[in-house]
Amino acid sequence: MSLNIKLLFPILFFMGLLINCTSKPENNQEKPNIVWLVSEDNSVHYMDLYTKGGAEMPAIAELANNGIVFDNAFSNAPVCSVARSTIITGSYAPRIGTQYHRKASPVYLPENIIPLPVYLKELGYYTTNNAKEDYNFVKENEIWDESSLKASYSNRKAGQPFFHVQNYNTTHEGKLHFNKKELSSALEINDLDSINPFPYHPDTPTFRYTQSLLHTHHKNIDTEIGGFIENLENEGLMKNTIIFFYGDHGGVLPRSKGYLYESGLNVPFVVYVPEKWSHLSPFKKGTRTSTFIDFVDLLPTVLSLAGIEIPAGMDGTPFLGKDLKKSNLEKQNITFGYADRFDEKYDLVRSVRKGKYKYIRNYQPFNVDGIYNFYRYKMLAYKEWYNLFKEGKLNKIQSQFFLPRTPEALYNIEDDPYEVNNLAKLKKHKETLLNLRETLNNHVISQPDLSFFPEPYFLENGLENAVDFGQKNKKIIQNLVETANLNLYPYKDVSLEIKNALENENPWIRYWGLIVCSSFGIDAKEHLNKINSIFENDPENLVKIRAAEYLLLNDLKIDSSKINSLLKSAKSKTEANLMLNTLALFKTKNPNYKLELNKSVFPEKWIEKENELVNRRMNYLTNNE
Ligand SMILES: [Ca+2]
Repeated sequence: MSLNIKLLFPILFFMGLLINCTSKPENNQEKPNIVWLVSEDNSVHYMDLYTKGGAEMPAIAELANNGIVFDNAFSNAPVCSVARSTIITGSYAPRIGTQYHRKASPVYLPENIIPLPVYLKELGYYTTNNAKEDYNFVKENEIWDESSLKASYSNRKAGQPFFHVQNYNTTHEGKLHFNKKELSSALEINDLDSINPFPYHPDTPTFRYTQSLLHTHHKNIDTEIGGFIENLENEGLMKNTIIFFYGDHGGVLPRSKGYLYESGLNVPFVVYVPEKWSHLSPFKKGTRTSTFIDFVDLLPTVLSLAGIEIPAGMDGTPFLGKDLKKSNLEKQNITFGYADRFDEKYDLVRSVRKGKYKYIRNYQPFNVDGIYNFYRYKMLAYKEWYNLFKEGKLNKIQSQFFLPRTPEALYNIEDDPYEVNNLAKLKKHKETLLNLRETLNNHVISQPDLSFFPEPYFLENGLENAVDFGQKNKKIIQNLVETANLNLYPYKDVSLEIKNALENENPWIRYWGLIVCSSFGIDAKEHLNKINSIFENDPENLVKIRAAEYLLLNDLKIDSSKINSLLKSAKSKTEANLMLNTLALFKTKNPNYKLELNKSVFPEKWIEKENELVNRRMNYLTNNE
């Protein structure tokens, strides 16, 4: 892709837009300033604005009194880089190749996907970001006027409107990484009786203290945000500035960040619109709304506030701006979610929430949510939860995090806000289930969702233009999705299709055929000869490892030296990491089993740095951490 065309396109595009705009008298008016106050890793479950017993946050409460509270605001992804890539491009990440946290290599955006600040700069805004970006795509030139810990709207020209993002990391997951000694001292001085543990967590002092500490972090963030707003007031900017407060995705006790439960996706979201710009808000000051909004909507919403027409082909729609009707917006009741790789931990989960029902599709249901992951397990609560599971000290709801999932889950969020009562197998919910299955399936196919190819294949073939790659491979992706969907039916109804998939000439159909076999477990043993032969002879490493996965998960015979040779043949770090995920899953499920793996099968440069994902996985697999 030529750099010049990439640079030129937005300019031409905007010349067109601006000419268009100047022909409309209302666009000659002054534009509102827009500020986003973004708290890290923050679901609605820890704030009293949303949840009884949550942290009191007076500055946010004040903003809410003078603004609008969105009860159903969702990140589309439960983790930073994917959520932030979604926000700034206004695009579903699995469609544009930004769905892996964190990028192994950044993708190139096609010409018609333009980051939000680029639009705003062209409209005359001064654009500043303080400071986290974490985008999974190539920035072909600076997209912000300033983006750093020093970035401030104060450097704008006289009279220039500004768009400023202020990120707050006080609530970030990393701030809950304390050690046992710190925990003991904290337990001596903290009263934890007022904490309401979530039903899926073990009720232990560790969990209670972690939750209480997170409440403290929320209160601290509120003070920081209050200070920022006070500055705006002192500078006389409140009357001309629209302020958003929101969480960058959910979190951040275990089973939130990284997962498609509401705790990973349902974020606090408050918007303050000053009197002068109140015609841009279909919602009255001081009210709450039930309309569903999600992160793909943020870009079109800001464009709408800035007074320009929304370009065609956007994934989201505006929820603020003139000519929008509250009654229409409140009919919006749908949001899609996606979870893929998180550091070294692989999964493929998609979700749709429609009204009170939430449908989660686990394409690889044999994965357990609690599979070991270096960064996540730095939190004592994670370690303790896993240990209690191994010791058999958890009830059914608390154990689910470490057990295989069903291919589909269905929750009634109104009755079951913590998603612990899976309705997917109940006859009386069959119609709802089938309806949501179809909605999600159509969405995944229409994207098309690039995650049905394994990440290393995508990196090799799709990076230059992921959207174009998706369009060219739409039919193949549909075939992959249909193969993956075989695990939704009774085994006997699909055994012949599974056989055909295992014999297919396309390696990724065989790959998904094996994943489907692993979903059925020992019921699929009639294919054992074929699976063994794939493990021995398939030309694709990633297909071989899925065969090994079936053998391992079903306690069938497998030779450790053959696994070592397979690892040794890994063509890239990403391929090695994806293969190692199968082994990490097996070890998480069977902590005492010795796999006899050897780190030295990998090139030195994949394992020499402590934080390399392959190194992290191998440390775990060889009991070095
Ligand atoms: Ca975050």
